[in-house]
Amino acid sequence: MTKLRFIPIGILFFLASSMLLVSCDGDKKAVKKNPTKIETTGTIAAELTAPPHVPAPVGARGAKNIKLEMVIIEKEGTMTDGVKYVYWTFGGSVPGSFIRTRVGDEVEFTLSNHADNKLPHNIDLHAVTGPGGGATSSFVAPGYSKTFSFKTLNPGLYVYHCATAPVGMHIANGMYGLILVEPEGGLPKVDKEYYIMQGDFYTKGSTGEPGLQPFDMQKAVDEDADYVVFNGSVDALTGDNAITASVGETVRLFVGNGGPNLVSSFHVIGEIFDKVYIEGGSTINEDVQTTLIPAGGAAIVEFKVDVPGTFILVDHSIFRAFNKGALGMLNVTGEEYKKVYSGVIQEGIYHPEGGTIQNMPDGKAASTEAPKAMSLAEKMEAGKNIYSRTCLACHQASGEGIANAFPPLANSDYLNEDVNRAIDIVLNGKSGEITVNGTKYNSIMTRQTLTNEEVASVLTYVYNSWGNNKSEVSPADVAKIRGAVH
Ligand code: HEC
Ligand SMILES: [Cu+2]
Repeated sequence: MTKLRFIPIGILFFLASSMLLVSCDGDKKAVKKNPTKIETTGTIAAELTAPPHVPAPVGARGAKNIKLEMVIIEKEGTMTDGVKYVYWTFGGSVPGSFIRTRVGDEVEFTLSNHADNKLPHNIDLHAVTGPGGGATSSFVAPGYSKTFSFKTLNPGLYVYHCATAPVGMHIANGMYGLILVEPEGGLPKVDKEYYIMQGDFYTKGSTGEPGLQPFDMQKAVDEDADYVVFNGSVDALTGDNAITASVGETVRLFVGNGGPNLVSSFHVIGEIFDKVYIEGGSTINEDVQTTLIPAGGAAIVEFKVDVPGTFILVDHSIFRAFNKGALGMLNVTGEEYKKVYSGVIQEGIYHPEGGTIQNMPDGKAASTEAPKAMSLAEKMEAGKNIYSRTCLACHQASGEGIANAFPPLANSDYLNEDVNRAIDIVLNGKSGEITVNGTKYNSIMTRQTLTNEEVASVLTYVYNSWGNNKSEVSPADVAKIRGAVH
């Protein structure tokens, strides 16, 4: 290489520009090995895992056909002590099931929307080359499945997410996960691998306010998060849920950020990342303290644990860590290594402060048992909650609807004309052409799985809001329609 010094500048320039030419006409992928040309042999079922676990490494296996089945499940979960939230999940967890592939795999993806769900969903995988990353082929109503297929072309760690309107709301409710595409031959071997994904959440009540908290659209638009967490809840990676390793082991974290809004300054207190696959791609940075993970992006970080102790994973936008939940723990056990670290190990320095996080006695007034007559005010309150959880996604916060897609419930002549018909629509869904306030809609509303009390409350709320005719609906009215032959 020292010879290079004696080559005249002009020739160097010539060499450099001809190299440029070469790399411009043949693109980078073509020079490597055109991934679209990688042949697959044999078919396997995809192994899917819930966080913080990941499927087995691909190792040296060749490209294969992979059958992948994922079920979307809407379910109530715990955000933090005493605070419940209705999560929308890919595979039953937030983040969704981890998908592990290698370059050249051909994935046949079946996305099912559980019959008990209330909303249609789809999936956009950032690892997919094609319209909407699969979203245009996977839009699926409750009770149905859709199958589409793709070939993985670029190695890396990619986010997937739901892309059904209102997109921000579907992501905010937990509809994201990671898909890893390993390079030919697999990633280098490590001792421990874990799956961590950050997300921000927006609740009607403020941080820590107990009870079942509905999603708050306005706070989401304002990017005013009540919770910023790893793996879907405040305690998903602390205490007994901490991830673990032994002294001397190498740890690889697959870290994603679902957003919907906030960028993560991912940091492990007391560790230095030996390697960071920047943005989950192929460029490796070394000796990094904090790595930036964009919303809708990811990074792979690796480090060797040299000393025992509890290492704290944080978003170094530090109020999020100590006040909104973005805090996890890695427990490392083993022999002390005094040369690397010694000192009094003080317990309890780094814990969530949780100033506003309160405990709540377990007596959440379950609305489904022992139905008692509710006053108008009680129905309005309950109805408002149900509306935010169940109807708002389509009919919008003030019942204004969305042009060409979801009819308005505000000032709706169609609604006000016939209470029984409205009950029937909520119970059984609605399709075919209807005219609301002079505008035609021809779409599908899926049936809503609600109790008689819930239907009565939500419709009473709708009828007594936004200029409607103030009808009051009772559970008995709903029972009558539910019992009617269809
Ligand atoms: C997945 C989106 C979606 C959800 C969730 C949804 N709706 Fe609908 N709704 C629609 C669509 C689409 C139509 C129009 C159907 C058609 O074109 O036949 C509709 C029509 C209606 C209508 C009749 C038209 C009108 O504007 O008056 C009423 C009443 C109604 N919905 C009430 C509700 C209530 C109450 C909830 C919550 C319990 C709800 N909907 C949840 C999509 C939805
Ligand atoms: Cu969705």
